[in-house]
Amino acid sequence: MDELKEIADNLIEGEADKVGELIQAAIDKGIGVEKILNEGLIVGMTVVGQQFKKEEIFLPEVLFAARAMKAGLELLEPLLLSIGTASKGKVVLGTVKGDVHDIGKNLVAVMLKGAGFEVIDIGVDTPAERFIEAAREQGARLIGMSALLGTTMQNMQTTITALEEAGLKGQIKTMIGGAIVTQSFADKIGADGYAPDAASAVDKAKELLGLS
Ligand code: B1M
Repeated sequence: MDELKEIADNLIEGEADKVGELIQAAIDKGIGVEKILNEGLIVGMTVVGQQFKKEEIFLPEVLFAARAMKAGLELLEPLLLSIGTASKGKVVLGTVKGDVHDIGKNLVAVMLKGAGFEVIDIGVDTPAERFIEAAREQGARLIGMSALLGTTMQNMQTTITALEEAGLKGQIKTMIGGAIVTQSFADKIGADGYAPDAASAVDKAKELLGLS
């Protein structure tokens, strides 16, 4: 359908206003909300993720596309919730205690939402207990933690230890990322998964939740 391709193309170009207009027109025309999400927004965001991974586009383009995705999702979210679209699962996402960097975390949130996950974003400077409390309250099976500082990455370990102490390690999986984080650090602290970028975070979340 041309309308859906146009939505995807405009998302790739980061045209937030145009994406909003096109989505409203598609809704008014009676095109199914899941079709708009899957064949418009998600197709577009998948292309953006692939281009970013291959370094064909860079952060500014991703941020514009992310803004367009956000504009589109805001229009679709109430309709999706009202028809009870099956979610891929809930992910609690935050930046660890002592750390206020959130640009990367927000990108990860948009990519996860775009791929059909329900994201509970608990913000920045988040203590271990808050991650666990939110996952328990929401029934989330995955906690995602972001850190950018050498002084705060250790707080990822604190959350994993607290999860272990609560008897929830394994039931609730952990995924970590952020410029300073590496796979070997993830292995060292017992995180279930590590992703180097937002597109890989989607693949890793699917893998950890047995959806890939
Ligand atoms: Co800060 N900062 N900063 N900073 N800052 C860095 C991280 C730093 C490397 C700059 C430098 O010195 N070269 C340095 C850290 C050094 C270190 O510890 N190794 C640093 C420092 C020192 C500081 C302060 C201490 C400075 C000071 O006050 N003296 C201070 C700390 C504040 C605090 O947190 N307590 C500070 C403050 C800030 C600002 C507030 C000014 C601002 C943050 C604004 C914001 O986020 N709202 C800021 C910024 C912007 C940066 C740089 C320039 C850019 C970070 C960024 O947004 N990158 C950064 C230098 C750099 O990294 N080049 C720097 C883009 C973003 C998309 O990448 O977050 O890595 P990133 O996310 C990627 C992946 O890592 C991955 O996906 C994303 C998309 O691909 N990813 C995940 C991220 N989270 C993930 C989670 C996942 C999976 C993947 O699973 C859950």
